[in-house]
Amino acid sequence: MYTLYYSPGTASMCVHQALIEANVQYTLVLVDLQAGHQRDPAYVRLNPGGVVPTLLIDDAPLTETAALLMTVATRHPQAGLAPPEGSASRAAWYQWIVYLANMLQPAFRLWFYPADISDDADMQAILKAATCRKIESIWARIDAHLLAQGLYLLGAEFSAADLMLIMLMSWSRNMPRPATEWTALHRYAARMKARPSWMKLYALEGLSEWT
Ligand SMILES: N[C@@H](CCC(=O)N[C@@H](CS)C(=O)NCC(=O)O)C(=O)O
Repeated sequence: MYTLYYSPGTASMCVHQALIEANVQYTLVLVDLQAGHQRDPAYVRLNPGGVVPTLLIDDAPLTETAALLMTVATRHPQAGLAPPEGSASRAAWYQWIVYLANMLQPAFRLWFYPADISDDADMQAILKAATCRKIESIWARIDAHLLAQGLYLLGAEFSAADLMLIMLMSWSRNMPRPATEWTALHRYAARMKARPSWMKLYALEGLSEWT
């Protein structure tokens, strides 16, 4: 039913983990980003942006990480990745996923791909410094939220929003101040990494653990 075009440790991670959490059958297709396979014409026909992830659902291609995450969560309610439609938690769930997708993921795109904006090395350095400050301010906001609200983004309730947050946190591991340097985020990372789906994801994608 599902085919996920992925690259280890990238934006496809949270969609992959959602498929594992949902305990559904899927096929993985590796897109070698180093070799530039995301720009192959056959792949660009599936994903016009030339990025991962792409998810085929019954052969129909869909793109955009947050949309794929919400789609998988909604299609498999038994997995407990999305609060009930119409509930206050569901509204908060949309809020957090859209916040992560609108505010944090694009900042990481600038951090990792400053050449998207400029080829000038000095400009890239300024851009990266500003992006780093932006990302750190987001960690501070989420850390304060977790300190006030509890275990997960929705409070006591785990959801797909957490799969997106832990993925984004993992991307900060080589930054000057990784997300895990904030107290609540540090405890949160330990909690999320203890999930069997995280361990399975890491084994399947051949990733090594970060601290
Ligand atoms: N808005 C897209 C962004 C995806 C994205 O930037 N993916 C990166 C990996 S994390 C990628 O494919 N990079 C390869 C490239 O840009 O050439 C989404 O959320 O799916």
